[in-house]
Amino acid sequence: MAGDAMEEWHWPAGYDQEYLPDPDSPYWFPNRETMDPEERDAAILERLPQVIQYAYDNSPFYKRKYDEAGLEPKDITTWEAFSQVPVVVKEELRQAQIDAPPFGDYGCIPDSEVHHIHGTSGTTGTPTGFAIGRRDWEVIADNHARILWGMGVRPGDTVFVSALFSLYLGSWGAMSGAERLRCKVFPYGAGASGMTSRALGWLARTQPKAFYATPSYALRLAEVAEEEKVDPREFGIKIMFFSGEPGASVPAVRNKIEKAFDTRVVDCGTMAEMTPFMSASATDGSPDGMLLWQDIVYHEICDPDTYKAVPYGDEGTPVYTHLERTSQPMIRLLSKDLSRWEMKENGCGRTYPSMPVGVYGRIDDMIHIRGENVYPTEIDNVLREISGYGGEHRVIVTRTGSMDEIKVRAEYDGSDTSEFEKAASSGLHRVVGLRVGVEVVEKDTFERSEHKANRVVDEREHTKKQ
Ligand code: 8LH
Repeated sequence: MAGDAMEEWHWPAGYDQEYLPDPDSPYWFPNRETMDPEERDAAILERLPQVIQYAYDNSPFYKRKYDEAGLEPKDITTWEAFSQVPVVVKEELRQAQIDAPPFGDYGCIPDSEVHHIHGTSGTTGTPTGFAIGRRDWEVIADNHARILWGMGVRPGDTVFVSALFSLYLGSWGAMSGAERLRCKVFPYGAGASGMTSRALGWLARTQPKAFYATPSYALRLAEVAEEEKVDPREFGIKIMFFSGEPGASVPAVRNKIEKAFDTRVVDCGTMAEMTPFMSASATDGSPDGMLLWQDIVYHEICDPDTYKAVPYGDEGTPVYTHLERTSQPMIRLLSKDLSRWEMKENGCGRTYPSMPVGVYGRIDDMIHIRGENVYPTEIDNVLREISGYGGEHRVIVTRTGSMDEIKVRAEYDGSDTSEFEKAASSGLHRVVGLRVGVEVVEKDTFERSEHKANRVVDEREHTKKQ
């Protein structure tokens, strides 16, 4: 079997809960992480038909889907055959949950084995529910512990989880991994009134080695610290790992956080459905972008029209396949995000492909102006590098006749507004390739997000949500 050299590689997955690596090893599973990628791919190609057969046998959702596509799970023995497996889209999952409430007919495990229920906030549509099995929860924790080890977190370290603990799986996933790693976990949370300000006191008191949140939250925390004359460098945080939105791989955001907290920023994260969502994550020795831990979740970067994997070096949309989940397994879940992947030597010695600049954003959030594609993160990156930027902005998209226009309203905290406006206009022109109107507003004009930021205000009639 191709997976013989890989530690604890079996289906269904399950891990020795007492295992911890050699304290001097940078790797949790040295073979799995540093093996010849072709050998790893061969083992993954043996696993895929097992997972697909399991989903087909245990869920009406996948049976229906694959019968309609005329697909026999046992025939998925080549990468070409795998590339023909139809993608799953979120709308299908939502519909399945409406038709077979509350969790849809893709659960695959008996109700008695459900261990955790989670849900999304539903801000971008009908909320989705998750019903995660007991075995899966343990495997998720194990995988996240392994990835946290790769980031440099060690048993005994204090891990401060400063994100929502309600309708957000991110915090729970970070917590489960840190617990399995035998860390001291503080499930601090976020979102209740006054919590950000109080976090300053708790961080000073607990001096955590690692901290988890969304990038927006960390920026907000730095701002509140400044207002309250607290120096966040005194918290002694060594590793700040982020997921949930672009930011940790946006250079100006990353620099701002690293400077404010005197720390190391680590990007990670795929989608809540894909938990263990840390399967895309940077490491201590490969700090930029994210490595794709292919033996946990199989990541492809695909052409957004054909859903076929694009060659390394190219851009596309991530498509994810669980290799270890038995409850609500996702097989070729389409993210509709944008990224670029490559296969090169990683500083940490792991032989995984990577997304060198992370996930830039969602295809739907990309703004198309006169033939140019503009990413909101590019605008963020430009503004944050200009001295006096007040910390928030909005990108207003309008349409005059058949032409789309964008305008940026940016906060400024200084005395030379026209200088700031000039710098912002020329910076945006350079990056966006178009003249962009800049309107300068006072600091604190815009609300700060303590979860995921949304800075685009789309005022075009035809894109208005019904
Ligand atoms: C990201 C990133 C990232 C997520 N860079 N964009 O946090 C991970 C999980 C729990 C999560 O956020 O799941 P959720 O709420 O389903 O949102 C998924 C979306 O969030 C994903 O499709 C991306 O658009 C975005 N995202 N992590 C850039 N590191």
